[in-house]
Amino acid sequence: MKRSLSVPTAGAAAVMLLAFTAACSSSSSSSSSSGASTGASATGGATSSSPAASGKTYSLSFIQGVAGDGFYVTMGCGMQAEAKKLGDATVNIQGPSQFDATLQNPIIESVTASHPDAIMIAPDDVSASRPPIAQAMSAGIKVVLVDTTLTDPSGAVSQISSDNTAGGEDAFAAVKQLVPGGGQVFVVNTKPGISTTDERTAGFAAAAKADSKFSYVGVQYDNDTASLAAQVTLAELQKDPGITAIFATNLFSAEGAATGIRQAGKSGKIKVVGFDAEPDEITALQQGTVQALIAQSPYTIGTDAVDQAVAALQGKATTPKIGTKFTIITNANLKSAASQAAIYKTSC
Ligand code: T6T
Repeated sequence: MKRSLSVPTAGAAAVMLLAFTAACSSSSSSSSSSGASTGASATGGATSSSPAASGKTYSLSFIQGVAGDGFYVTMGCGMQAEAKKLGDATVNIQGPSQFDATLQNPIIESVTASHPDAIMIAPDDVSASRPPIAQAMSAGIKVVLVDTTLTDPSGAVSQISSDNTAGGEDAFAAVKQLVPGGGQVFVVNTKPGISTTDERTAGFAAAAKADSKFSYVGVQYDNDTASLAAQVTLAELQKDPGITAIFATNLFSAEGAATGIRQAGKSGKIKVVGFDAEPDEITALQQGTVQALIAQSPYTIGTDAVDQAVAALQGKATTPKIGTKFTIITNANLKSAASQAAIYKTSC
């Protein structure tokens, strides 16, 4: 992994902009999609050997971790744009109403029954999502894992995601810059069993425990809801008054942590570093309840996923693991082109 890092001096509201790239293939443009269940077909621009030229179009299905999450909305936009660019694929998008394998698994089963050529999926649980995904593979459907992964990802054509452990470590690096004097820190996380957010927590916890100025007081779970994140944040602030900073591992956790801090009357006093960059998180940054956001590259994950799925279907070489970059957004660099481009979409 190649990492370029420009770190601000301690204490200042200085610019933090970290970019990560790992063996990353990418492409970009834009199209349309919304959270729950959409389909878009795309034609044109095919080469003479492509299915479009022979009249065949690849049907791709994207199963989100959860519907209505700007991260997956943006990923779907990338997929649809890439399908349109390639000219020989359609992308159908659907996702469960909650980040929950018991809700996502029936979707995987029904998509499998409709037999698309490929499924691009963010599995909701490292273990519980494996059986229906394995079933799809056994049915001859190409599977690309996007964002989250499985304990056993075998059989997947490609896995495309951020380096989430490094993201957690970077969150702690940001905390150190925001609170150079140290103190108690804790994590607001989604729920156990989600590969991405578990890895972010582990990366943050290991880095915090290794720094004697900081005391890691643990993790609180919010079931991927902003309302519960606000509650657990408020309760933790009451329990541990020595808290100086919080790491919120995803979009809803960050939104809720910001609300909890506001409700505690501690906006700006307790620093929050959050993952993702959905418009409400940007508002929290501007209001001073969140100090830094680690934006992922969901659009690129989407374009890469389509490329990998189509390559597999055409019998071409695929890339087993693709890492995508982060952009760290602060108030100081918010207006920059890089930060603006990293903000997630709510529609395409
Ligand atoms: O942070 C992303 C994603 O990477 C994670 O797996 C689940 O939460 C998000 O979708 C943001 O809500």
